[in-house]
Amino acid sequence: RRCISSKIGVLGVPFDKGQTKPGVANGPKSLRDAGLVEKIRNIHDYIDVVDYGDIAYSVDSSISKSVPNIRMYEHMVACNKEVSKRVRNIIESGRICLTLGGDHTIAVGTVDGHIQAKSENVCLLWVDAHADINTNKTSNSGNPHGMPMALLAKELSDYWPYLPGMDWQKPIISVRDVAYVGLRSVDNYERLIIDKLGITAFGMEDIEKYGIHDVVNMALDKIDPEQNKSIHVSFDIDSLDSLEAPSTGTSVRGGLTLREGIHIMENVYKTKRLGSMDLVEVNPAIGTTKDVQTTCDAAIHVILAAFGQTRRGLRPFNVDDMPLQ
Ligand code: 4U7
Ligand code: MN
Ligand code: MN
Ligand code: MN
Repeated sequence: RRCISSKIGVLGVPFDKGQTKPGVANGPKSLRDAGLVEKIRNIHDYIDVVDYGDIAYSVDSSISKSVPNIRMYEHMVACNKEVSKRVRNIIESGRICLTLGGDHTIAVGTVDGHIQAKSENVCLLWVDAHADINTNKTSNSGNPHGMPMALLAKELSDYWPYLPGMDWQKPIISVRDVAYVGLRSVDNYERLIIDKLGITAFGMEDIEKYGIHDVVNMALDKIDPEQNKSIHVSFDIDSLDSLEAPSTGTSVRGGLTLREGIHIMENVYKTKRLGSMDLVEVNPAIGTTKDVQTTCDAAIHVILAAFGQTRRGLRPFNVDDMPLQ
């Protein structure tokens, strides 16, 4: 009736090798310690949550470690291969997969696993201050957490050199099925790529112009016009303003409020088609204890909204009247 029956699987990916700041590997732990799983369970009576713990991976020593300008390449490959397999299994077992990062490199595996499980019928909402669509040729940093979209996009496959060990990563997504929300720090070549490929991109200026409600609906209309796709939301906590989520490695001022972040996920929940969600880039080693609490609390609010928490309040389950005196 009021609630959607939902089965959820939580997967932690303590991966920090896609960038250089230590601490982001403890993102899953800090979110669990803040009570994430219990809070999801308490949203409503139909929720069924399984926590699958954290993934482990081992680097295949036979694959080449040398692709120019990709930091820790062999780790990126090995971790994402495992992530893809685990996400695929969780979705195939009938659950919505919630993946906790770790840095954003892991979205290569989560999106791939989702696509494999749903035989390509997937659209992707990328909520981030950044576009994460650098190739190793366009990246100034060599950090793979700024590259996942470029690895996933079909239209960019010719712009990559041969990537040893990445043969499993197929099929990949068309940029027609991708929309960005929250952009405000886009590199020169990333802007060129977005324009050239015509990727749907709502930056902060669009949120000011149209408001968050219309932006989310326009984004979803564009990538899922027939309302029949499984939605993947890759939520980088740095999409939120630095004041809302200070404990993250590449924070940018002028971002989404927590209210806007919650609103995005409430709208996604209403579609009933959320198939998989990533919450990445929470770094508990950055900022004060209070900053970490603020950031984890914000991340948890965003996640709860995705699974049906409502600010309107829910009536008690199976009850039609108030208790008598
Ligand atoms: B995140 C950057 F140059 N574009 O490529 C890069 F500004 O997952 C930042 O969104 C990438 O946090 C940020 O290194 C990656 C930089
Ligand atoms: Mn980002
Ligand atoms: Mn990102
Ligand atoms: Mn970041």
